[in-house]
Amino acid sequence: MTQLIEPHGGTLKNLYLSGDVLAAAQAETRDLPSLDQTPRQLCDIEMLLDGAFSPLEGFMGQADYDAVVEGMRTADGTLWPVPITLDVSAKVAGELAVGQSVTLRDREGVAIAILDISDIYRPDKANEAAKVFGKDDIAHPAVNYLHNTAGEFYLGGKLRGLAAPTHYDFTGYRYTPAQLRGEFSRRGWQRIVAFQTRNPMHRAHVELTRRAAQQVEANLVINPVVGMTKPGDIDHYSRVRCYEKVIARYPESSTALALLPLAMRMGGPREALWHAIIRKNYGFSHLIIGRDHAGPGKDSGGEDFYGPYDAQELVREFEKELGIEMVPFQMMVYVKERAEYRPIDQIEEGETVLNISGTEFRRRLQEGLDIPEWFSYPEVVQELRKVHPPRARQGFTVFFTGLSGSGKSTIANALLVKLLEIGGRRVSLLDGDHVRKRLSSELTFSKEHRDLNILRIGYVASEVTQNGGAAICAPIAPYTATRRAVRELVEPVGGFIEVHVATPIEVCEERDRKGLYAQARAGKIKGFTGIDDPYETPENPELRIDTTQYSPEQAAQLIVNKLDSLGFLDSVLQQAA
Ligand code: PPS
Repeated sequence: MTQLIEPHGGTLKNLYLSGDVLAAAQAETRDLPSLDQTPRQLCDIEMLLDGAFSPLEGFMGQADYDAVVEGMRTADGTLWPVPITLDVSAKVAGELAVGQSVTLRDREGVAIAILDISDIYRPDKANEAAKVFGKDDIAHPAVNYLHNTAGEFYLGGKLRGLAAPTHYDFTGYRYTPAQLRGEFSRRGWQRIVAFQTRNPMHRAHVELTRRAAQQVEANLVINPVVGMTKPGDIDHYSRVRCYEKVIARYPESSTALALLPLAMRMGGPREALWHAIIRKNYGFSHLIIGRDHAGPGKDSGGEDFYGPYDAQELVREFEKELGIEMVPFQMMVYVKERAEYRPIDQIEEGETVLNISGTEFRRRLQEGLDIPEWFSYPEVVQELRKVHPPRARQGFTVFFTGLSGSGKSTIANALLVKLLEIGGRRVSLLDGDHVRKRLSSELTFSKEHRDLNILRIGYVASEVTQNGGAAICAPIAPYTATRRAVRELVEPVGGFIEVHVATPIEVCEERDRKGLYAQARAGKIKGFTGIDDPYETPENPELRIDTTQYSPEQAAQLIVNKLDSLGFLDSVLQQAA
């Protein structure tokens, strides 16, 4: 009988009800209020219900939340570095009460669990950001989520599981912790090392994992995250098809592939510790922690959020207490003279090191450039090229933003005609005024409605982009966070070019083509952008155009030049498509 590592806290939780208790709970849901859960919330629920987050039995109440944020332990002293919370809007929080239960449903309305509410509390989000993620800076995806997506209140309480969230994809590689433990026992595996990844695997990763498994004499499981990763990452469908190719390069008897439905937070060191706890629950004895584990990239000052080996240091500190062992790894690089991969700290003087960063790799894919054999496997590159064609064959969105009267519509119309003249793509124009009539006719200019309006435009633009077209959007889009949300919708499916039409307000007001500024000054229109409603200037648009310096035709040409330099207008490739 194989002896696997104990789950965190000693017992593997299973929060799913069964038999008569399940039937009674299902009947109970008929009279309970319901909350529809987002994909990220469903990831947390799935991992709570099947025990991947053992010993947690639900969403954290205030005492656990505070203790975790401040000291990486729940109130009873269990090591737990990341808050697991259920956020709701102030309105929803106001309609609920402690002691009440609520049904949590998936997007199709299926009842997944009942939450028995023990706490309703308003978190200090800035403090959570600073303590858990290191800095209150919305360049961090989880901090951005916290401030701009998550509701104002958290609900805490135990969960009663009714049905596992449904997955239609790659079911053969999906295991609950109990199932994976069973699989390890069936295979007689006791020492098992997990490789956590959110990226496609290339030769360096295969080398690294092979060495790691040999080093600790363990079996290897490629354990990629397929819940949610960093916005802009390669989608999990493409990645899993790549892992299927890569797994064939390992000996079948010692290596396996298992998917992890985790919603990552990109929390660096704290996240690495969390990953170790989760892997322990699945029965792994070892976890590989590489360079910059779960790193979110740069902060708004251009600095890395975490040091490259901070995650290893934190996990080392708690390794004994946890029981799961870390296999720390340096970055693997290709040594030209040796024609092999080596950890970067084992390079000798005079040796030539070759490496292609993730960003450079994406650039090569996007521009249809060569990807050398020493870097990846032809079958992996081929798979990625299918879903990431060069930019000339991708769709894109040109997203104008600027004050009323800044010239957005005029430039957008000029750009429309120029793109039609160039040909190769269908072009859709989503002009501010036009959208307000056809897509958002019931909306006002309140912050909430402006956001809804922009998100609708973003949704349509992402559909056009995904299908290879060009979407030109020309709303005011006054808020940074909403523009970013649109970028996050579009970038995974094509190009996103934000154009700030930076005409000074004095000029817009002087032009006052529609007479709206005069009305706003006279108080006849309330909440007018730039007068008594804010316009948050974009900090890093792809292009900023001051229309006092350029004619509409010149401005449109600047955008065409930009699109061309980014590779979107390469007519040779377009014709070949
Ligand atoms: S937003 O904030 O992005 O949703 O605005 P948008 O949909 O682009 O709507 C812009 C047009 O609505 C007219 N309008 C106002 N603009 C700003 N503030 C207030 N309160 C307002 N009320 C009406 C205005 O004509 C905008 O058109 P453009 O083309 O930008 O001048």
